[in-house]
Amino acid sequence: MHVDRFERYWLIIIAAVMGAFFAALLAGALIFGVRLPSNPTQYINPLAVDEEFPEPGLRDMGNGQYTVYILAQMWRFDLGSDEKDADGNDVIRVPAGSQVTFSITSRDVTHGFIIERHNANIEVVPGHVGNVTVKFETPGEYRMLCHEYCGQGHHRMHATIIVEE
Ligand SMILES: [Cu+2]
Repeated sequence: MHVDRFERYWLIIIAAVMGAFFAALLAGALIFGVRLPSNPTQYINPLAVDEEFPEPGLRDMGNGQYTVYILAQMWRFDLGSDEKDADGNDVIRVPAGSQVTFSITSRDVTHGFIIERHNANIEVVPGHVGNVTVKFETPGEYRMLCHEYCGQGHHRMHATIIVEE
């Protein structure tokens, strides 16, 4: 079978790129221990979130460990916090070095949850409770954002975690 010279070059390039991607995938999984950050193992009745999900808020579990229960809804993250930013969104504070477990569910539609500059990314699906644990080493202000289009207020949907010295 005749294969044009340039056709052959492109086949080789494509095979090399696919091989490189596959090698990167294997190296990430086997050498660097990359895992999916969220693991939604808990289920909840989406019509009875107020009864079945803990009161939103930050809990100090001792030993530098915290748990925060978050209720996502159009178009805010309810962290049960009294402190608000300029837009009226919830703000929480933890000391640097804290290990924080985020437990989140949705009251209405599918939302997203990421924390900027940290390895946390959850698809917030009604009926599921997503959990992710993040260690905050560097003091600063980090936004938690919705990354799943959830309606006309989606672009404003965020909250903030402030990591203090
Ligand atoms: Cu959204």
